[in-house]
Amino acid sequence: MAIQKMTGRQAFIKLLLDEGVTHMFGNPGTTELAIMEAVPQFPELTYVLGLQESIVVGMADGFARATNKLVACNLHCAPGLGHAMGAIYSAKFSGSPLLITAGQYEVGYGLQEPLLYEPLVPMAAPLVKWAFEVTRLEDLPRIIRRAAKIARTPPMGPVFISLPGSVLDEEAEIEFGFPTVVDAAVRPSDTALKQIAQTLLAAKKPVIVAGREIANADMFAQACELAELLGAAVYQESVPYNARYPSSHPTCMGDLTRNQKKVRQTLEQYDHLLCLGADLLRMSPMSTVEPLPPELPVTHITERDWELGKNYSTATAVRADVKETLLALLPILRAARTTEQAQQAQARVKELATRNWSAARAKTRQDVAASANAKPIDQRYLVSQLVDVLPKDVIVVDETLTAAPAISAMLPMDDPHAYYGLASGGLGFGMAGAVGVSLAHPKRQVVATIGDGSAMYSIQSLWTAAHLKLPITYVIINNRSYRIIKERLLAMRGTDQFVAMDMDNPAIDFAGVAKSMGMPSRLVTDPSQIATVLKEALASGGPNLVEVIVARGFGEAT
Ligand SMILES: Cc1ncc(C[n+]2csc(CCOP(=O)(O)OP(=O)(O)O)c2C)c(N)n1
Ligand SMILES: [Mg+2]
Repeated sequence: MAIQKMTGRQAFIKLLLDEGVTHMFGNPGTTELAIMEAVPQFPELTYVLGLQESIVVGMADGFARATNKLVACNLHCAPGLGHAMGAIYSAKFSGSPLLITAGQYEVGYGLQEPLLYEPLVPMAAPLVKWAFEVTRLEDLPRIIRRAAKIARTPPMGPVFISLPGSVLDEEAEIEFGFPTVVDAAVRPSDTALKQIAQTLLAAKKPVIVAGREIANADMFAQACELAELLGAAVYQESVPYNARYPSSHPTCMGDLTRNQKKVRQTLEQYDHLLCLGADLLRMSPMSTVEPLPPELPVTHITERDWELGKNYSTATAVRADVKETLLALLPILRAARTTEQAQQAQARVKELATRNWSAARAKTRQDVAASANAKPIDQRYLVSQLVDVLPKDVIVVDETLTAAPAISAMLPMDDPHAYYGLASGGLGFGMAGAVGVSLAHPKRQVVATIGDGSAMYSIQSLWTAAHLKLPITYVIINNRSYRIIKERLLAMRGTDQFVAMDMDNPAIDFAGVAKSMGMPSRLVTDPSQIATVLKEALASGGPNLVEVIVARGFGEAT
């Protein structure tokens, strides 16, 4: 694109398209009218309406997490950006390349403090990689190009641009330029690779913490080969960003968890930790126990240099691309491994078979079968029934709290897109994220498992899923409470005086809420109906919701 005469609003969309954006998630208001005037002139751009700004960003985040591609979202000015902050926090946490914009009043008019005015850049700045307001049309290409480059250069993350109406309505000769794509696919130096290979091969009991970067780089097969070559046990990193490592592989030991004591006990069994494309032991509530055993040496390889040596002294800290590292490291390991090392590695892998994820899963399933007839339904039994009826290619988006351990124990996550979880801890991603994930993978069915409490943070997402007729089955795991908060009150404060943790007076009729937004729904209270209803829901191939009433714990069975 050379120099062209154009309005700011047209140039804005043209630049997005030129940067590879295919979808704009948005919620329009008066300050976005200029953009909404231009949208119909660009049918190549799919505009997806979200009914509140946190849903807009949540959908965009889901799309970005499922594609690793730049995606646009356009919010309403200050109050809209305010609504979206929790979702932007989640997108920052997930490293999602979102180009977030919001309409702003005409340059200068804000001085008069009209309704809806507030400077936007200082609001967005703490949660994004870069925030800027356009004040001259001729700067627009430079700003959009820079924003796009920053968002998609690893470590990726959201950026924010404030778009004043006067800039969008101006017309000028615009020099468009072209996208800059930074090649960040760097591999460690030859010296570093040699040293890493020697260190790893010298370990007698190596352990790998496998992270999201492995899934993002589509490197499951290579990561499995690495684990086999080393005879290493592999744990999925403590934050459920995505699938991280194929659960059914014999070396997969499942989730590391965020329980400091448990993590430490787990890691104490090993003599070298390779943290690959992962956060080094990101935890949640505070504990006096350090999760990393003090004597355990660490090799950490990640594209996110901020994470290196952040909390723990790290013997070998390498900022590199996981894909390039694996592709360079594997041949070195193959060549350098002695026959004795190969035999020992093989023996270690064999030994894992009795206690790996697959073995633990078989045992969990046996235990859970005992509660097949429990009423109210045991949520672990619901999960076991659900995993049995899931189609092979399904993508699960999960935002359950107390049911999440059952999901990670029983749901095989064998391809890099099999699963997206609650990454930041901020509720509200799941309902909206499922829409974005579905748009990113239109040929795959999406099942969104969501707690009743979590569902209410972004319930409006149902409307967009229904409107777009997306093949999403929402499974609302309804215990009519914030069960996790109760469990924590009891465990951490020693009291069961539960205030403001129940949603039973009145109870929320999720099946009814879905119907009110045009989405077919079913309510399940009987365990014997679960499989049939879920099968029918999935067979419909369209948007639908299954509400399952499950036990609340605390006297009402598990
Ligand atoms: C945005 C946001 N608000 C509040 C919380 C605090 N919080 C964490 S879990 C939870 C309850 C979740 O309830 P539900 O989804 O029903 O799952 P359950 O605990 O019942 O399994 C709450 C309120 C949070 N993490 N994020
Ligand atoms: Mg609940």
